[in-house]
Amino acid sequence: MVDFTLTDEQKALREMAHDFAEKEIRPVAWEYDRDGTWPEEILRKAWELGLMNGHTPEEYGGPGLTYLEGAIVEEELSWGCSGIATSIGANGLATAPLGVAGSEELKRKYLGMLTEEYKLASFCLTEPDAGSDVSGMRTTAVRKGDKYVINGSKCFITNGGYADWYTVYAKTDKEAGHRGISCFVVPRDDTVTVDKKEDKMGQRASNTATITFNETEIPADHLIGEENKGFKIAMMTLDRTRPGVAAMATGIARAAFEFATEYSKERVQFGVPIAMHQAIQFMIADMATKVHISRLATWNSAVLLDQGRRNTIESSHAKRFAADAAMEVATDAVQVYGGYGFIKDYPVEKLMRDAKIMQLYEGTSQIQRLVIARETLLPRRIEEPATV
Ligand code: COS
Repeated sequence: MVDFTLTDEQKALREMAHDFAEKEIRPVAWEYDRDGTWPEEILRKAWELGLMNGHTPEEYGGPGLTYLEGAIVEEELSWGCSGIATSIGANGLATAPLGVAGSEELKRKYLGMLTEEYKLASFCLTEPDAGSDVSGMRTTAVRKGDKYVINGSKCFITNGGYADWYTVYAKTDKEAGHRGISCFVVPRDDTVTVDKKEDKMGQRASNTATITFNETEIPADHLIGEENKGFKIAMMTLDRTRPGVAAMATGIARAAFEFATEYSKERVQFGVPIAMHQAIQFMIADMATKVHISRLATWNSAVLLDQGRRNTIESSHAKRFAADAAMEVATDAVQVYGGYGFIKDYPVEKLMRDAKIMQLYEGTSQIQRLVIARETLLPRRIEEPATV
C-alpha cells in the first residue's frame, strides 16, 4: 500500500519542529548568517527538546525516530535555517556508522554520551585530496598492541571544532584501495587539533573545520565493525543520511517558494501584483511542483529504510533531485524578487547561497548521478538490508 498519511504523533512532531524553527531559528537566522555565529544556544535548546540525536534508539537514551520522522523534522528545521539545521543534525551523521556496524559497548558509551548531556560528534571522511574519491584518503591507522595510532587531516568537518568525539575513516592497508579503509570512534584529546574554520558562501552559522589527528592513540576496540570494511560502512551510512539531506533541501526550497509567493502577491508592476502575470505564475507553479516531488522522493527513500530495505538508488534520486530543485527554486525566488532579490536586506539571497551546498555535501549531484547510473546499468546483488 502506498500511503504517506502521517499519524497524529507524526503530525505533532512536525508541529513541534516547525514551532521550534519559527520561534527559535528564523528570528536570528539572517543575523547568524551575516556574522557566522555559532548557534550554541539554539543547539542546546534543540537537544533539550529531543530534536538532536533523533535516530538514536531509546535503549541508548534517544527518541528512536524512524527515518521518515527524521526527514519530517529535518525539513522543518531547514525551513528555519539550513545552516543551523546542519549543526543540529550532524550528530546523526557521526552516529550512523555505529548504527550500521558498531559494537554494543561502543553504542552504549558513545551514543549514551550524546543523549545524557549536550555533546557533539562529527563524521570525518573527507580529506583535502579525497572528496568524491573516498578511496584516495591518506589518513592512516596503525595497530600497535591493543591500540590504533591515527595520523592525518580531515577537512570540511561539520561541527568539527566543537565535537567531543569523531567517527574517523583511515587506511589500515594502504595498498588495498577501498578494501583497506577502516572506521573508528576517536575521542577528542590533546593530539586532535582544529586547524581551520572555513569562511563559507552559505550555511554560515554551521561550523566547518579541518581536524588533524597527530599520533592519536585509541583503544583497539574503538574500531567500528571489522578492519578494512570501513568503505562499505561509509556507503551504508550515506544511504541512511542522504534522505535527511534531501529533506533539508526540501526545507530550503519550501522557504524560498513561500517567500516568493508572498512577495509576488504584494509587489505591483504594470498596475497589478506580479502574481497576476503568467511569467511569474509559471515560476511559482514550477517551484510548487519541485517542492512537492522533492518531499515525495525523500519520504520514499526514508520509508524504504524504515522497512529495512536497501535504498541506495532511491536515496540518490532524492538527494540529487531535492538538491538540484532547491538550487533552482532559490534562484527563481531571487528572480521573482527582481533586483531586490540580490540585496541582503531581503531573505532570498541567503537561501540561494545555502542551497548551493546541497548539491555538494554528502555526495555531489554528479556523484548521485554516478550512483544512479551504476545501480541502473550494473545493479549490485546485495541482500536487504545491505550488510558489511
Ligand atoms: N552499500 C553497500 N555497499 C556498497 C555501496 C552501498 N551503498 N556502494 C558501494 N558499495 C560497495 C560495492 O559493492 C563494492 O564492494 P566490493 O568491495 O565487495 O566490490 C565497494 O563498495 C566499492 O564500490 P564502488 O566500486 O562503487 O566504489 P567507488 O570507489 O567507485 O566509489 C562512489 C563509489 C563514487 C559512489 C563513492 O565513493 C561515493 O559515494 N563518493 C562520494 C562520497 C561522499 O559522499 N562524500 C561526501 C562527504 S561525506 S559528508
